[in-house]
Amino acid sequence: MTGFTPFPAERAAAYRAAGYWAGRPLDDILSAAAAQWADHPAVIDDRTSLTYAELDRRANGAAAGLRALGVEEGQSVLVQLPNSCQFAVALFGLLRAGALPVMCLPGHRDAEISHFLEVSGAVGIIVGSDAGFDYRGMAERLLGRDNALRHVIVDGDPGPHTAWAQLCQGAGPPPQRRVDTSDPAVLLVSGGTTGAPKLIPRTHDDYLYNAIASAKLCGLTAADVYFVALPAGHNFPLACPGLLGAISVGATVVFGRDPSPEAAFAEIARHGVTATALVPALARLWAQACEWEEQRPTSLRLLQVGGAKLAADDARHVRSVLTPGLQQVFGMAEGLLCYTRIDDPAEFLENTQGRPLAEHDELRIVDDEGVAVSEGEPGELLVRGPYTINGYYRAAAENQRSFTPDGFYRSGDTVRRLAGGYLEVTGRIKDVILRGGETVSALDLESHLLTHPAVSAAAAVGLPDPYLGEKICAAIVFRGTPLTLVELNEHLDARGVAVHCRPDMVMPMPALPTTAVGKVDKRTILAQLQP
Ligand code: OOB
Repeated sequence: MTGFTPFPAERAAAYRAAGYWAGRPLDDILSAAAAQWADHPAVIDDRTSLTYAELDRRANGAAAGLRALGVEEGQSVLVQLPNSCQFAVALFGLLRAGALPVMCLPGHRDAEISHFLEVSGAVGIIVGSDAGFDYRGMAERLLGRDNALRHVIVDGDPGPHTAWAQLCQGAGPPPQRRVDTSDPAVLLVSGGTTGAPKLIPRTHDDYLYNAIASAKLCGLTAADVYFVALPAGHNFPLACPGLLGAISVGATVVFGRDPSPEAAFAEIARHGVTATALVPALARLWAQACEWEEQRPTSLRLLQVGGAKLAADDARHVRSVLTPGLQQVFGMAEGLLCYTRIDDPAEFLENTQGRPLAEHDELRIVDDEGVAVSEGEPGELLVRGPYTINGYYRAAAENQRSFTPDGFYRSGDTVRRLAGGYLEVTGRIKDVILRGGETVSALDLESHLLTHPAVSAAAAVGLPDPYLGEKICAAIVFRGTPLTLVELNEHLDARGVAVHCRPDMVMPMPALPTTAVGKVDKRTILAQLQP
């Protein structure tokens, strides 16, 4: 497959021998679950509920329908569906048709989607309908442009295009296909907040391991009810353990359309949800909402938080008001997953971002010159292992930059290794402010700002300055009346924050802009500050 960097033969053989790779196609997760838990509810949304047998049958119908439409084995198809049962049907249907699903998020717009079409060469796009945005209209704009897009498939009013419901009427056994499990099963999109998102090829072998091992680590069983709060196409709710991990153990997956505490708490109570995954901003909001929402999520036993750094104070608050079963997750669509373990002491649950999932995850922490730092010092995290990619899809130039010659992925994250192999994320290499010759970690400053009770959310960015090179701007969402710069800096002073690390200006904002999965989007903040 051109543009795909496979695992080198020697490491692949080692992962197979060590039992990481099962040599099974990814959709076997569903076939096996349907055989074992046929009548157990598999997926639920606000309109539908499907048992495992029904989901399995619908996926076969969708696969047959996709083939009948003309989607061939090996061709890519973009999936941009809201959190719904149809998301699961589409994913498994595409896998069974032998097509390569590209997991877009509902927040992606023309710029990202046209880029994904161009790089993947996708022949189709499956979109939903939503009161808030015209997905079909966007797909129509992209038809006939410089890409291979031919099929617009709509779950909702199809207009002149293909109706998803109709396409799913396909009957009979799943189409014939040849699966090499060391080939990509899905293309994820990178969560980077710099540059155009990249496509991340995850193989059947590595992604199946990712989901199954994560489910095992989290102790998921058929008795669990997993709530998809984040956009389902993101790696975290998709496979860490997420939808795929839940299906692998016969659990029930509830798709949430709205992650606000009000809506989510009601869904959690209605379905007896036991596990979910959130980004820190949402976890913070859910914890705060316990003060005013009558219905608390009392059935939750596992609350995973990741995607950005969870402040220690927030971790404590989450554990005391939402569930003691907080799990910090430091993950990336490129592969590596670090988890705190369920029975870790509070100190680890609150202050670290976990340790790697697999024994064969190889981590290096290095300085600017690529030399290993001393134990406990911060440095850039490089990683390779049984479920970390060896290259982005069709991105030769980017791959030169992002991978070392011996196959380590340069994560761009800075971390410190603590006792027991646990990691503390200390920032991003590029997320620093270069102020008057000093390097200021934005993450570090933000964590200090967040300790002020009047600060609800904070993002530190560097603005060009003729004297300092860059000056520090703190974009802050305040609870109530905004603080002045002097008041904020008194607080930082009391905490012992160095003078050169304190903001030069404060910018109150009603809300911080976020990426498609809900992380703070600093590019947009900078654009707003420098129109
Ligand atoms: C997850 O995946 P992506 O691909 O959207 O973003 C990965 C990046 C990491 O390189 C890191 O910069 C940041 O997001 N990140 C964290 C973090 N978890 C992710 N930074 C600090 N603390 C954490 N706990 O975001 C993702 C994928 C799978 C599971 C969880 C998150």
